[in-house]
Amino acid sequence: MRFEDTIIAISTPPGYGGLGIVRLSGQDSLRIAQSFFQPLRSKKNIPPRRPILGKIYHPQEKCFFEEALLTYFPAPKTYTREDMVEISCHGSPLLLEEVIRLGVEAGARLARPGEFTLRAYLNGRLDILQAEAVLDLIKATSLHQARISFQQLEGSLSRTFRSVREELVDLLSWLETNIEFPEEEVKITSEQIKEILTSLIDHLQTLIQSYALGKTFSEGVQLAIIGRANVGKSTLFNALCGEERAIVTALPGTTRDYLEEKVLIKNSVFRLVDTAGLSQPSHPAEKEGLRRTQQRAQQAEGLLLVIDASEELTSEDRHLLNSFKEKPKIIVLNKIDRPQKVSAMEIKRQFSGNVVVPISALKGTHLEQLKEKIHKLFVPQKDFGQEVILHQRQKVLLEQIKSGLEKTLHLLQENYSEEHLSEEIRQILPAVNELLGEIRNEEILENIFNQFCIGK
Ligand SMILES: Nc1nc2c(ncn2[C@@H]2O[C@H](COP(=O)(O)OP(=O)(O)O)[C@@H](O)[C@H]2O)c(=O)[nH]1
Ligand SMILES: [Mg+2]
Repeated sequence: MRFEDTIIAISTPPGYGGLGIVRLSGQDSLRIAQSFFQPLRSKKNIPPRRPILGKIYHPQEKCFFEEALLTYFPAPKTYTREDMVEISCHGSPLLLEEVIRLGVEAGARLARPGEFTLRAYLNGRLDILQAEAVLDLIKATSLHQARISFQQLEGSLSRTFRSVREELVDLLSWLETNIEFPEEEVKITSEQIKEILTSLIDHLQTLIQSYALGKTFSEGVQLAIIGRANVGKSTLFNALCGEERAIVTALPGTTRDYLEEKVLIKNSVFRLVDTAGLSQPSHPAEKEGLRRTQQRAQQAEGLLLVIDASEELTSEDRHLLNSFKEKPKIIVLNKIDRPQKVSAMEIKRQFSGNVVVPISALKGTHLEQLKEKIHKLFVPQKDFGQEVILHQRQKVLLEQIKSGLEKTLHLLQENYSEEHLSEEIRQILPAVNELLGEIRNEEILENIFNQFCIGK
């Protein structure tokens, strides 16, 4: 696809930094860049793919205002498959804006979010799944996710989905042969059709289920810190977040609502939730807080149940230790800097099957051990050879395809004719094509690329 206009954007994050990069893509990239960039040593032709030192020139005011490196990437071996130019300047928002302004004056247009990647997609450099993977890679919240996204950028998911399409098309052509030449020998039996359908359905089911895992990678595992009032939940929350975020007081029941913070523990993202104490409500807002705590604890994927080691176990502690049985949890025995009334041994004996970690949230004692345990217990340890779905768009389409296949299987079991089966499979194909990026609907495309930042 050939675009008339040349787009320009700052590709580095907003704000001050050592370097800032402006990118251009389109047939006039080099001409536009040369209207305000002068190489240090006069060069008739800018050589491709080699950084050239020069200065940024202000055509109206006739002065230089910045030193820069320009690199010219001629089409088609570029990210967008168009001519591209990258200009590295100092990372000053003011200077970068000025470079953009000069570019626009010379005929470039400001790029919309994700427009470079959109062009890469429309020019066939990436398919839609790879474009989505680019976005995921940029937004990756853990190295696990980055790894999955990188594999998908290299085309692993595209290959998986293409093989699903191939199988369907093959099945369809066998059915057609049966219909067209009913007397021929080479026939596909209902048993074989059933086998193909069942194995496709299984495969799709695995992919659909991986979305939950994918969500965990992209959004982080949610961990709720629970326990009765004053055991040190907010102190632990702060210690894990590494800053004074939650309000800590010596009075019971100060954290009335909940706080959520994303924290990086051993290269994985967790959404850590500080909840109000699960104690008897005395204040109306506290009652509401309690209700939400119960809810939060139920929603969370894992729990950190805090017990005060410097006090005897209360009935409330016992109640909590016996609740939320189905949730993975760690019992955090806090305040071990004070004389201990409860030991880890005792808790392990009375409430067996639980991981107990003694710490002092206040002094920071054994926090590393706690982080180790958190990582071990709550990060899904899956085999990464398997594909993981990271996008709801993909999941919804996979569900559509699966339900179409289930319907076909049902028709087969009810002894419907091959014409019926073939008709049913034909109806599935548009969803498969959409999955692979044959997207005709502008709105869907816009939705996908709008999630990108400007300059990518
Ligand atoms: N000695 C000691 N005091 C702690 C520790 N953790 C929390 N505290 C204190 O216990 C009180 C209640 O803490 P807070 O975090 O607000 O408890 P929450 O109600 O469970 O959120 C505060 O005075 C904290 O300073 C600890 O490990 N050792
Ligand atoms: Mg608190």
